[in-house]
Amino acid sequence: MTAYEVNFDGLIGPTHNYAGLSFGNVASADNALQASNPREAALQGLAKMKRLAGLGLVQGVLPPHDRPHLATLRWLGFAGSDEAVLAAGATAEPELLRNVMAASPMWTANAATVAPGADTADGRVHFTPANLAAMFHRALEAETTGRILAAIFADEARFAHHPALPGGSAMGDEGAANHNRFAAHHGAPGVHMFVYGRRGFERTAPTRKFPARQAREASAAIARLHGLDTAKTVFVRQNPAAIDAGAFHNDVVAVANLNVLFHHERAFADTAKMRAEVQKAAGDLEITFIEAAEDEVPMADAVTSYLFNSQLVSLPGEDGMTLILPIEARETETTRRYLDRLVAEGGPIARAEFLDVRQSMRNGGGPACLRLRVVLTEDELAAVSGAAILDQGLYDALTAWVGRHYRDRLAPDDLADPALMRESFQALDDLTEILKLGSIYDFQRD
Ligand code: SUG
Repeated sequence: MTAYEVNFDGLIGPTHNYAGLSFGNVASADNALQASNPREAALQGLAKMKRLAGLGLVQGVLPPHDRPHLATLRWLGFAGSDEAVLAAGATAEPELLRNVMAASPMWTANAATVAPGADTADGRVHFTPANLAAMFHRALEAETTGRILAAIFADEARFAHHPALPGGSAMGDEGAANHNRFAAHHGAPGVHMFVYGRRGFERTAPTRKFPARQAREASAAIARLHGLDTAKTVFVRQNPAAIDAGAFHNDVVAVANLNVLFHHERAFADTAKMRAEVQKAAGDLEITFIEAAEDEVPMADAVTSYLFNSQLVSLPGEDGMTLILPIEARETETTRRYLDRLVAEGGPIARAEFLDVRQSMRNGGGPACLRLRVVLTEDELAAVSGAAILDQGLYDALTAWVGRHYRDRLAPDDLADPALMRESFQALDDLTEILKLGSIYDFQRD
């Protein structure tokens, strides 16, 4: 059956800012408290979506979340009108305010884990929003993400939704950023590789410097909930040294498409074991592992350039695969040279394309972070609700919408501005009309 890998990109929200919230994410820490440009960020994101659609891929859009997240401030005891809650929160807990203002739902690779219908016991596409328990600002996302996914994938005959996993870090789940799928073609049954940083209940930390966010137990629960075939599911440990070097998600050091895994030499704790297990699960489908050696691409350059945080895609009518990279991978000497060689070599990766998503990159979010892969058959694609699939009309409407509502500068002190809150809510209210999503935000439901 014909199936498409639809990339659902997160539309970058009006409060996009640099707050340095993510310990272990080098770019987020390095750019902390600089001024951001939300308008430029959102337009870069839209240009990325348009470019991919222009290459012949089916491109989806997921909306931003409501920020400030007033429900969290109220839950934590701040009371009164919206303005009063914001002012009291900003005065009493400035750090908390930065957390409830984060536009981090833009990185939809962390929104959920998705299993295509070809792989699930009941034949439906399964979704589990990530609990993102490792970081407070990200843990706020799961509920709204669940509502958005349920609104877009509403057809219960074709789509199944699970709640985010319970508890705290023992079930820490960061979604599709630590998940890859292999298949002969998108519609064929696939092999699932879940990559974890630690055991949920282990008493000692595997890393020395930075937190390991993904728990193996969380990945195992998702594989069970989604009804995946255990013979076609593998759990692979991340190299703790990679996490300590700034690879807080596996998609910073590895990316897969169909029968290819492109990864850094030091991405996994035991590369030989990973290869053997993936190949065994894949059976007759021969997997090609493209490994970049530390000597050629030092891990530090992989992390700053986001070489692997790219989208590896098969374009219609082309045999070779295309790697969609951030421009930083062309500007970094070692990765540029590596890419020139890789493409010239004549292997499965035939082409490299570069995108400017610098506003997101400064928070540690490259092209692959900005997208959630959802494999859909023709019939499932036709059942997607609202206006979530990008075409020229939607692109034009969204670009004009950004122009109407977004600021071109946000400094840390602006986050407490009540006018920013009102502008943002107004923008999102208008957006639900454009995307035909109904009432998904708290301020629309109260
Ligand atoms: O969770 N950055 C995100 C970046 C997520 C990237 N996603 C993937 N690798 N798939 C994070 O660390 C920074 C926000 C701030 O500091 O303001 C942030 O949340």
